[in-house]
Amino acid sequence: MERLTIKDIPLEEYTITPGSACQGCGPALAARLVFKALGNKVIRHGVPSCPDSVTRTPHTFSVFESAGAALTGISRALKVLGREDVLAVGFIGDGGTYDIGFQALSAAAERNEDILWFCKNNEAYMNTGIQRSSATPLYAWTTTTQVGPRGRGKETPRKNLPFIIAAHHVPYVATASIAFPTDLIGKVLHAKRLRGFRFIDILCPCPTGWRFDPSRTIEVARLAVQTGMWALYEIIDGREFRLTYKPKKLKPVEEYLRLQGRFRHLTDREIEEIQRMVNENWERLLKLDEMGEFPL
Ligand SMILES: Cc1ncc(C[n+]2csc(CCOP(=O)(O)OP(=O)(O)O)c2C)c(N)n1
Ligand code: SF4
Repeated sequence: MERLTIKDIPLEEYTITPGSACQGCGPALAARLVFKALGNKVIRHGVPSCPDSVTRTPHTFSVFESAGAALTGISRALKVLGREDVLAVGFIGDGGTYDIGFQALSAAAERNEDILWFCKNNEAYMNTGIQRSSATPLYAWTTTTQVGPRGRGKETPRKNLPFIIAAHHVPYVATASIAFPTDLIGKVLHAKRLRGFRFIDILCPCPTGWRFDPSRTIEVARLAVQTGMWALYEIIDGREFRLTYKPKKLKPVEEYLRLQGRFRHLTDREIEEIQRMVNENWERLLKLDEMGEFPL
């Protein structure tokens, strides 16, 4: 990735946040940052999701299942037309990436199509009323992972999709956060210059679905990274691994969890269980970073 300072962030704006976005919407900010970095030579592909942020560049749309195929068609048509200066870009939610669009996404990655795929990951299906996705974390409340006599929220941890995509041996996979804009834009600029399949998974807090005050979006996003609930890293060619944010000590996960209504029901024992999982995962990531290798 490119190392940037705040002064390097491009000033041009390529998105208009629509009136349909809630206050403090994380995905709307992700769109703003990503398309600033990509510039205007972009065809952006979307599927149903929220908010439907508007981009000042051509925009195509398909059903969830065919986004990987549609982006393949766009990218190959650009090649035939001799317009390889224009990028085929997917900007798609976690429902459309981790779940409903996964088959065509995996197929496009395995063929190493010339595509840049961004997952604007708000960890649930927000557009249709906060249903769980396979990106939803353990014990989070959603409208389909209820809390009550029969449930404690989501029963399983989230799918490790960045590692799964890296196992397709693609040129670039990274995670990012809207609270770390220079890290995010550095990764987008790096990915923009490569060829082949590139995937960036951006954690985007959603005040409506995660149940926190809209003024705290950046604080929540920052704590996700500072507690290790969402680590920032990149995987190059399915072989090299690098953490791009490595604090000396992680903050306790409780600081992140307690800010959000979706975790309000958690007992001390459940918080300890999440802390243990995060510690184990962090140790594993530190080892990979030390070796500089992705173990495939
Ligand atoms: C095949 C199919 N299944 C379900 C739907 C209904 N649907 C529309 S938007 C949506 C949620 C999308 O969630 P996500 O991709 O995470 O985006 P978000 O709304 O969270 O931004 C669903 C399930 C659909 N349009 N097509
Ligand atoms: S529900 Fe969440 S993702 Fe959708 S517009 Fe509101 S804040 Fe953004």
